Amino acid sequence: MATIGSASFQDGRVASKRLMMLVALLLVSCCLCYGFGDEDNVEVQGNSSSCMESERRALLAIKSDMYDPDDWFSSWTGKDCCGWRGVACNNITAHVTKLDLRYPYTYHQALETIGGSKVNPSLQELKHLEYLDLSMNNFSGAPVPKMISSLVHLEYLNLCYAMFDGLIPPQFGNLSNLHYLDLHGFLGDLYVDDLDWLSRIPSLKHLDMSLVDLSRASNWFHIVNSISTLEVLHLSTTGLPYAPSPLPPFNLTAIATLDLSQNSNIILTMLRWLSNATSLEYLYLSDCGSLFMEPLQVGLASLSNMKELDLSYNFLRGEILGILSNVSGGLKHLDLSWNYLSGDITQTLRSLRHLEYLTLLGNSNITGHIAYLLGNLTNLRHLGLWDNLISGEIPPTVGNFVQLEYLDLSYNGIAGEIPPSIGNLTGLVILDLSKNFFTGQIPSSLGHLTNLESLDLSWNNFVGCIPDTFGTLVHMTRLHLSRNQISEQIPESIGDLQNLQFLSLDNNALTGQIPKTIGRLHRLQKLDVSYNNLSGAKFPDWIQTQQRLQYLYLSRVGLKSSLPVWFLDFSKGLRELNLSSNSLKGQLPVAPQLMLDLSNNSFVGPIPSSFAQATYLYLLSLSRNRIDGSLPPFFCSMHSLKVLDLSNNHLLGEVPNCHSSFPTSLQSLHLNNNNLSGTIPRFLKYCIQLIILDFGENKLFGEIPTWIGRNLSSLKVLRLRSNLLHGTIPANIANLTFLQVLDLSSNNLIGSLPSSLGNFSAMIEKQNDTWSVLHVDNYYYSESILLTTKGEIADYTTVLSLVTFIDLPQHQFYS
Ligand SMILES: *[C@@H]1O[C@H](CO)[C@@H](O)[C@H](O)[C@H]1NC(C)=O
Ligand SMILES: *[C@@H]1O[C@H](CO)[C@@H](O)[C@H](O)[C@H]1NC(C)=O
Ligand SMILES: *[C@@H]1O[C@H](CO)[C@@H](O)[C@H](O)[C@H]1NC(C)=O
Ligand SMILES: *[C@@H]1O[C@H](CO)[C@@H](O)[C@H](O)[C@H]1NC(C)=O
Ligand SMILES: *[C@@H]1O[C@H](CO)[C@@H](O)[C@H](O)[C@H]1NC(C)=O
Ligand SMILES: *[C@@H]1O[C@H](CO)[C@@H](O)[C@H](O)[C@H]1NC(C)=O
Ligand SMILES: *[C@@H]1O[C@H](CO)[C@@H](O)[C@H](O)[C@H]1NC(C)=O
Ligand SMILES: *[C@@H]1O[C@H](CO)[C@@H](O)[C@H](O)[C@H]1NC(C)=O
Ligand SMILES: *[C@@H]1O[C@H](CO)[C@@H](O)[C@H](O)[C@H]1NC(C)=O
Ligand SMILES: *[C@@H]1O[C@H](CO)[C@@H](O)[C@H](O)[C@H]1NC(C)=O
Ligand SMILES: *[C@@H]1O[C@H](CO)[C@@H](O)[C@H](O)[C@H]1NC(C)=O
Ligand SMILES: CC(=O)N[C@H]1CO[C@H](CO)[C@@H](O)[C@@H]1O
Repeated sequence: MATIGSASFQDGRVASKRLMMLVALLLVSCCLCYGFGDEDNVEVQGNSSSCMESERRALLAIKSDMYDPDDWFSSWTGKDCCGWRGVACNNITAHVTKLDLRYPYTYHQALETIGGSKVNPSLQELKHLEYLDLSMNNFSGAPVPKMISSLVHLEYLNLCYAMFDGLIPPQFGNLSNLHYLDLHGFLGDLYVDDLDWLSRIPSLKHLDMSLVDLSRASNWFHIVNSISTLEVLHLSTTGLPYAPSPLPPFNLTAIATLDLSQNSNIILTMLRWLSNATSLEYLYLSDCGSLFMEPLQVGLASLSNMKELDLSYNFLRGEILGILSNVSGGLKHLDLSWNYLSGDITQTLRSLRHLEYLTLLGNSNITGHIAYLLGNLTNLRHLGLWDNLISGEIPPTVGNFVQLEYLDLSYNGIAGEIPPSIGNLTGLVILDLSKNFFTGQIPSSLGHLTNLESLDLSWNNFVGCIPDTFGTLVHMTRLHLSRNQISEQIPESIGDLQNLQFLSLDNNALTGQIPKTIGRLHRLQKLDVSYNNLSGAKFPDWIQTQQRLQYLYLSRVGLKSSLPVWFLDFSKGLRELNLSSNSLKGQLPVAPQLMLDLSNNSFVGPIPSSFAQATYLYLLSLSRNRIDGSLPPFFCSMHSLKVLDLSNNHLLGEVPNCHSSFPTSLQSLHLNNNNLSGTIPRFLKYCIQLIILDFGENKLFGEIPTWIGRNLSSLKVLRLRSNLLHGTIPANIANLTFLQVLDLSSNNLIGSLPSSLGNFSAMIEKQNDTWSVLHVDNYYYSESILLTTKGEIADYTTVLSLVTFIDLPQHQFYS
């Protein structure tokens, strides 16, 4: 017998936190291309009608090869090409000096496809160009045009994310007037053979070659160091080769921004070398392999102008004080996430009074008292402390942190009530206080946070009701209040959260009916109100208007009806469906795509043949219903199935003997308490991931096959009790070294259990019900194996130890 615990997205969230960080990284690099070539920056010299005809024709030819779905080139008509959008001319010579063709990309479009463009050869006729921006276009992997190197007056050249491919032409060294060069790659298909050509550009101030493969540029360090005019240098994700010591004397006296993120050859000497970069304000060394504390401390201590520091995703070990007490007091932005730092931050943080952005996510061992560490850091806009050991209570003075937009204190040890003054933080967009020890009521002042998009208070000890004021949070997309002791009715005003996509209220003490107003939430993708004290005799009608619903969890909400006809079809579009522990009657619905739990209801009839289409199902539980008929053969082809629970039904006949196709992902198989006959099916010997195999209380006959002991080496639970099995117990059962529950009693077996299995009978007397939790994808699936021994030890039953936790690898996550 198995019951499914309510879905929880705990581990999914760990993963999605990582994902968020990656997206953030992407954004940072995208933003570098922003701001240049915005419409505001284009000097349109509308009055001069002195555009040269030859250049006008060249421009029209260039335009003809550009992808332009939104008609950005609509102003490119008439004689006066100097007035065209993105074009500027010299006001004396009338030559075109500026061409800004940056694709008007916004962040949200960044994941969309952009049609292909080409660089028209007429570009080289614009010989007087000083400014050329082709960034963000899709040049579909064409080679970087060599002819650009003939535009020797260029001071500004931007090819960021332009999707060129191949070698960056060394002829670019001819562009000796360049101040600004952005060659930021797209998917890492750009490369150089060396960087010698760069040394012919003596006054370069801004260089971005992120995502360009520089692994062949063995002298990169010497070249870059020789360009002493450099102010901004981005070389993230470039496979920089190791720079052998001794390094040349530090020469980048003007450097303000240095980004070497995602390069694993940042060596100790280079950190020491960096300590002479006293003008440095922005330093990004995220994901650089192994950085070491001591050289880093020395380096940081001399960088007294530092404003932003990113050391995330390294393997930094040691006291966080080593960093905090050595960084510049003027620091505004600090990211130390995903390291192994430890220690108390209460005191040191307070001296970093200018901090606006602080994130220490996922270090696990950083301690501190939330009330004191906040101290005077009232400039904070972004505070991320997820997964550490922060304790204490949030002080009422939190209301002074009015700049906060992002506050994540989840997975810490913070207790006490949320002060009502939190309602002062009207700039908050994300508030995550989940997995702490908060108590008391959810303050109704949260309803003032009208910019809130995500609120997570799950896994705490909140009591009282869901404030009616939540209805004002119209920008909210995620609301998670799971696993508290929240009571009373779900307020009708929840239907006003028109942007809501994820709503989890499960595992609380909510009463009454699920409000119909949820039917107004047309963007809803996930709804979980399981495990409350809700009542609702009829299956809610309004679900049929939820076109985007993917995850529906209505376990134990008091449904007594049959499933309506429309739902039988609707369920097909869902990814996961849990209607367990209700009193639902009638025919089974169509299986959703990934997960179906209808256990503990009153469904009748055979398993419908339509289930054959659900080839991606990873979890199917129909236990404790009145399902009859035989186990259909299509289950042999369910290659994703990890958990199959059909226990406590009226299934008949033999288990199909699969021949060429086996459900090899199976980890948990419960077919106990049916009327199954035949022998133990042979194909199970290919299901070598099985952890739980329960055939108890059936009419299986034949002998216990020896392949169980030989092949099913992961088994923790083997229950064959109350069947018609005969013969001797195979000695190699003792080879199942993970076995914790073995029950072969009430059969016609002879012999005894191998003595090497041990006999921990005392445990059975203390606790007759063992349980475990399988974590399948995002789902917590509680297994419970009933041991019906009631204190007296039946023959052939042995509980080696209590099964407590089985962790399965997860394959996908949603949040
Ligand atoms: C355009 O030029 C005319 C005269 O040549 C002048 O009066 C007018 O102010 C100019 N307009 C702009 C926008 O510069
Ligand atoms: C020409 O442009 C330059 C800068 O772009 C400006 O300083 C100058 O005043 C302009 N000259 C005329 C005659 O408009
Ligand atoms: C770029 O354009 C090509 C067609 O030329 C297309 O196949 C490709 O998907 C586009 N790439 C992106 C990222 O939009
Ligand atoms: C550009 O550079 C190449 C060598 O990289 C050189 O041979 C060529 O003469 C240069 N062209 C001009 C116009 O300077
Ligand atoms: C330092 O920069 C100057 C130019 O400012 C350059 O002449 C010199 O060669 C550079 N030194 C090194 C060691 O690269
Ligand atoms: C850093 O500067 C100091 C003094 O200004 C000098 O002695 C030292 O050699 C420099 N180190 C490097 C690596 O340039
Ligand atoms: C946290 O500290 C404990 C005890 O000092 C240690 O066992 C554990 O490995 C640390 N965890 C991390 C992630 O550093
Ligand atoms: C906050 O700043 C004030 C004045 O600058 C100071 O007196 C007080 O001690 C500071 N409080 C904390 C907690 O650092
Ligand atoms: C709310 O913020 C204001 C400053 O904007 C502050 O003066 C006030 O004390 C804060 N109220 C609370 C309750 O924290
Ligand atoms: C399994 O058990 C048998 C007898 O108990 C033993 O001979 C055999 O070596 C064991 N095999 C493995 C792989 O442990
Ligand atoms: C063991 O069984 C008895 C009687 O069936 C029941 O009262 C008791 O709660 C059970 N103990 C556990 C730990 O489940
Ligand atoms: C190089 C340097 O200044 N290191 C200092 C870093 O901070 C610690 C205190 O935590 C000092 O002891 C070090 O001298």
